[in-house]
Amino acid sequence: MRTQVVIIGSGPAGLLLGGLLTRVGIDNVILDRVSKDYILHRVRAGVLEEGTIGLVDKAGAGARMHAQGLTHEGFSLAFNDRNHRIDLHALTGKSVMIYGQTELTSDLMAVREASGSTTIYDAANVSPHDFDGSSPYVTYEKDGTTHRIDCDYIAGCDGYHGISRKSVPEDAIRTFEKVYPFGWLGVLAEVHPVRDELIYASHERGFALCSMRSLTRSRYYVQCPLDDKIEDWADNRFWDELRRRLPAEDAEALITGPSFEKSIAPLRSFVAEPMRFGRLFLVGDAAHIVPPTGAKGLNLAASDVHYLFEGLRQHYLEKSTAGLDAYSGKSLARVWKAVRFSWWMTTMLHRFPGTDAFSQRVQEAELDYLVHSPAASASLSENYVGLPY
Ligand code: RFL
Ligand code: PHB
Repeated sequence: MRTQVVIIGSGPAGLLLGGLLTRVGIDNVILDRVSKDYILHRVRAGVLEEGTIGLVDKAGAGARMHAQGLTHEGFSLAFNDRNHRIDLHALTGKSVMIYGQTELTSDLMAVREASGSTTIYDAANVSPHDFDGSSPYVTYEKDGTTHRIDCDYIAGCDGYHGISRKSVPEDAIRTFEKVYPFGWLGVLAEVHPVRDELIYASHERGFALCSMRSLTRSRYYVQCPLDDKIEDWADNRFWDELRRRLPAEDAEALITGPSFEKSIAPLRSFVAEPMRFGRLFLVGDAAHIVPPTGAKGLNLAASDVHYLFEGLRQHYLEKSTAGLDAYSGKSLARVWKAVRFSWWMTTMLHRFPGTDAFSQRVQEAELDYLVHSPAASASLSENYVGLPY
């Protein structure tokens, strides 16, 4: 088989890139090692920046997102038993949209199926080859046979654990990593969200986040030790812990119910440089990971897609390689700002085991400054709604 671009990974990055390329007539094939059903059951992100929304529209997959997504013009920072509203819209003129990654993925998959572009799920041992030369190709195994796809370019959209980054020679790549000494225990429940907007709560027992997927489905998180097991967290224990970390007015209003998804995610910051190796491009989580505190992971995957799509479009439609040559530099400049923001939000809102009294007071002063200084609130807001592409 031959195509113009092989995309490894059918997460939001791969599907969005594939959708944009298909719309302008650039032939592409997506390969994923797992099934479509498996991908659609991974519960992950929930907050979309306006830039991400624009790209989903451009890929022709925005109709349901606009009909069902919830526009949020602010969120609450809670500490010392009080809520402090950050008015994103007043401070930036922008808002964010609450729309689950699973829904977005499902919409992008539906558009792709209707377009007739090829996606191969359950592809084992996917491997990129010869991307440092002019004739790259990708091999994979399916139904006991090895297949080969020749192409012009390979987009590695295969997430943090994918094969693309691992295929790059060690001396050609530099990585930067920070692992945080806690995780997030997340729960999905079919209950009305405690507030109309998200609450990011800093509490002496640890961070908590009240998010949502719709007006009837809540997504809640509490900071937990890394070695905690899901089995340790019966629903009742989770709800009690969440209540303790919220201001009294929210704790009283919290509606609880049986959880239908519960998972613990470790928190990490990670960046690989550069993001291009000859004809292989790393995109999204394959190149960088941020802790979820700033809601940036999926949105960063989308901004990488924007830069790579523009580069490929210019190459095929305008015969210019300028966009592809600029891809790594432009993406990384935006990535590092989101890495900085996510690290800062994480550091400011979580309890670090063994922290000293001085650091604790500085954290408290920072929160107080943040909600009372319009300049500081504006800086937080412009990062939260997403820096321009
Ligand atoms: P994905 O979604 O990991 O998709 C990668 C795809 O590649 C496939 N794959 C392979 N295919 C073939 N061969 C291989 N060897 C392969 N290895 C892997 C995988 O099966 C998969 O289908 O990466 P992508 O597309 O870059 O998207 C990134 C986002 O998924 C991620 O950044 C966000 O979910 C992060 N995130 C959040 N981001 C936000 O912008 N806003 C949020 O509110 C937000 N909340 C979150 C989050 C992530 C979380 N977890 C669990 C990590 C909340 C949580 C709890
Ligand atoms: C979510 O709804 O899953 C979510 C929202 C905001 C975050 C992280 C996760 O910062």
